[in-house]
Amino acid sequence: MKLYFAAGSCGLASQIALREAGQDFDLVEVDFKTKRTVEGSYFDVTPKGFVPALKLDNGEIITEGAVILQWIADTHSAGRLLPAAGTAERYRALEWLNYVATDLHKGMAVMFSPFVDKASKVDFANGNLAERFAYIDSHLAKNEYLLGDRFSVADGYLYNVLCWPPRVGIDLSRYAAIEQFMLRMEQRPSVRASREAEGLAPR
Ligand SMILES: N[C@@H](CCC(=O)N[C@@H](CS)C(=O)NCC(=O)O)C(=O)O
Repeated sequence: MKLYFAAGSCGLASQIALREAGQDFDLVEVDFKTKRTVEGSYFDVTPKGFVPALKLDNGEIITEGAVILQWIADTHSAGRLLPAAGTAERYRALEWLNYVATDLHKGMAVMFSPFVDKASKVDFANGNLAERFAYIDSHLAKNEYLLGDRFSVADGYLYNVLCWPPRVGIDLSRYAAIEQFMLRMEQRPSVRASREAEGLAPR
């Protein structure tokens, strides 16, 4: 199995999930500028050109981070990394995965966009993202993890995306529960090993 990634981007969550599941995998780095890997053109892996992508041993390729996370949890964790399909808890988990993927991940993507000017980014961060951080912070003030007291792949995704705000000048230190969550996540061997494998400096 191969995970295609680019250091510091949204493939970290997939890597955390693979490690939590105890699944062996190889990492293949994608150069965003050239869209190439050591294997050749990344567009041959996925025409979308986005990371993450997971290549299974049978050659099948899965894209879309939130979908990769569900595949890993469903095929490799026996209900440990996501609640069982069909249960009410599963839909809670899917709500979070979708929220992180859409409102948070793609919200944060605005802050990295070369097509948005600096003043608009500041307005967007204050007028839009701040509300999302506050919502997550209020939830984490009452819950150790997104699903309460149990870790799930959604936490790895949340951790992944919440590593980005300081890179674009957003200070999260006023969100005490988010800070605690980030520190808690960084106690997990899966998170430490994934950061190390991507060559990420301490946050
Ligand atoms: N819909 C995709 C989006 C993934 C995505 O936004 N990936 C970014 C990195 S976080 C990317 O590959 N960007 C390529 C580029 O900027 O050239 C998913 O949820 O997995």
